[in-house]
Amino acid sequence: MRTLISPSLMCMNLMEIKHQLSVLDKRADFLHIDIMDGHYVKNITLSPFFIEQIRPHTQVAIDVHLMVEEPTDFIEAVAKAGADYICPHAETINKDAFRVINQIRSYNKKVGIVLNPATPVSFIHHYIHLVDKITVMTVDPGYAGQPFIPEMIKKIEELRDLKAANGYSYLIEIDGSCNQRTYEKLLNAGAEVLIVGTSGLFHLHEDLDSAWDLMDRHISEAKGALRESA
Ligand code: S6P
Ligand code: MG
Repeated sequence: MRTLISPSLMCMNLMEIKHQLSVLDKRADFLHIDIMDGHYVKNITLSPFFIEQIRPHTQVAIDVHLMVEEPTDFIEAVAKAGADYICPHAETINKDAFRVINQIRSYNKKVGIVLNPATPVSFIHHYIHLVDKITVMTVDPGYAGQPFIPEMIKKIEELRDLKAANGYSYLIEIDGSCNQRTYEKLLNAGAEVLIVGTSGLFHLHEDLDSAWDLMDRHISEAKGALRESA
């Protein structure tokens, strides 16, 4: 399967938003939008209002990562703003996981689930077959520019093996420090969607098209190295 790319919009240059969105609209597979409430994580970034503003200007699927204590307070707002995937943290929906999944589906949206680095795959065992995408956080959530947590490679492999063994259809997505230093091990472990932020895309070059070309090259090199070692 082709590696899918999901730029994290909290890392874009907001002074250049119109131009940057037009570049991403031609090249990205998803637009990753981080929504934080200042409590679940001690930061605040994008919002349902931001989704509503960009929705008319892009055809790309909008993927919303909810880093909030109460996802049910945000699902209707992000669904109506134009999200395509709505992705709460597994840790925040344990008390009502099936209700939350049904709430997201009631708006005809895809369901994603996000796992913090310390959360095992077994935590979502009873509803893993119901979800469209699983995101492995490879940094603790809340901030861009953090170091990669190498222990997460085994978790990605576990999700890949479970998917193959059971015929599940979820996409395996990675969030946090996806870049030239980590692509090879991520792809080797079974990563299918890479969320690229500061280190993988936006800080590579001030011109976003050139940054994207560089990122493409880094990913192709990682795939080449994997083929050689196979
Ligand atoms: C972090 C957030 C992520 C970041 C992205 C940053 O809480 O969920 O989506 O925006 O991981 O990428 P990088 O390359 O700066 O780690
Ligand atoms: Mg995110």
